[in-house]
Amino acid sequence: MEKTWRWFGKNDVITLDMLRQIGVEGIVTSLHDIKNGDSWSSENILEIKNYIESHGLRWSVVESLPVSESIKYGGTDRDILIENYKTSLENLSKAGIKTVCYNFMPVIDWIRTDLNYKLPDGTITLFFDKIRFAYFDCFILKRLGAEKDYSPEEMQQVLELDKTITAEEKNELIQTIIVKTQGFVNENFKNNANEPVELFRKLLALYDGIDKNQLRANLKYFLEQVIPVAEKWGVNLCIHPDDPPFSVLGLPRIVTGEEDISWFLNAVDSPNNGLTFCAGSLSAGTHNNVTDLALKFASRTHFVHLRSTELLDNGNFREASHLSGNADLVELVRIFTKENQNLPMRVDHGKLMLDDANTKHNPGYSFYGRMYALAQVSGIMAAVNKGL
Ligand code: DNO
Repeated sequence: MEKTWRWFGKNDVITLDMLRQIGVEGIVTSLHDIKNGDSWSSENILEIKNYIESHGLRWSVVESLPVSESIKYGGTDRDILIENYKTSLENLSKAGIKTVCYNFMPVIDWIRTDLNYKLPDGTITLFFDKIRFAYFDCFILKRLGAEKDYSPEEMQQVLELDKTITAEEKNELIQTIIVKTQGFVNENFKNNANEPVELFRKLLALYDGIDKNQLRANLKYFLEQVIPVAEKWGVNLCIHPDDPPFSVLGLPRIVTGEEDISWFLNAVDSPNNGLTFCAGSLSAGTHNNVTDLALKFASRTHFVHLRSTELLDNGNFREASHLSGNADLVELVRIFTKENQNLPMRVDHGKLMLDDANTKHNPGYSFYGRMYALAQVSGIMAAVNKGL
């Protein structure tokens, strides 16, 4: 597998020179300054590509070429936005960049309730607490009918939490769910939305009446138009699974496990319509056996995110070490290496450790934590390659 690393562009404090020192071969990045929905020009693509190459690395994967909200809910301007998407694919291919990751999650890209969960050894990891999330849904967002999505026992705990939660904690929950986790990957919440809860409500309203079937129909509509272009230009599109892989906030989610993945692969049955195998996202679903999924979908996987989660009681989960948890990364590396020696993979969501707390980074994208994970995964790769 090709060792890649998610780099956030020229302003990233983790520089390309640093990455060369730790064995990174390929870069995963996006044109972070282009407005969502606009097409990517050859000029803008080449500027970043040449910059990466001048540091002795290659631009292996685009993560993400974002799919505008309007394409997801089926707005009136979706055809224009899809045309722009096609132009970006063509221009990326002409520049030699052939793997493009995207997601089809409505409104919110990925969800955690705590970015600073302390482990006994002093390192810090990301955490999803179902009761805190339900609190956000029912008491902060005040979504109509939200209580119906939680069991009476869970609602009881939410009510208990309401008695003790401080204003500061509430604000931190809002910042974490809406601003900190989204700001760097999700155009909806870029530039630290001023009134995040109001904005969130408006975005949710766009999906009124859109159920799983309708969202699937909208994905199919998108794929039917972009996959022929991807085929023509030799680009592999790879959808990212929903994180976490279940419905939230009354929104449908359509890339959660085996049935969903089979569905979208068959919806437009082309090798260019593929999957980003995010072991971390998939492993957060109790319904998923991650190794089985890898065996089943390896041939349509174009990009791999290696991380694992630990499922706790009551629907909570936290990011595990890259050598433990619900995703067996040793097996995954074995399966994907057999399938394709050059498949790009990146380690995902490192812990905060050592000097990480003192440097600026996006949540989940620390330097030492990810470097440590990359060292672990590099060891796995070496052992697997020797054994094959
Ligand atoms: C979070 C990431 C996601 C992912 C996008 C892909 O850390 O895994 O933001 O990059 O969903 O489109």
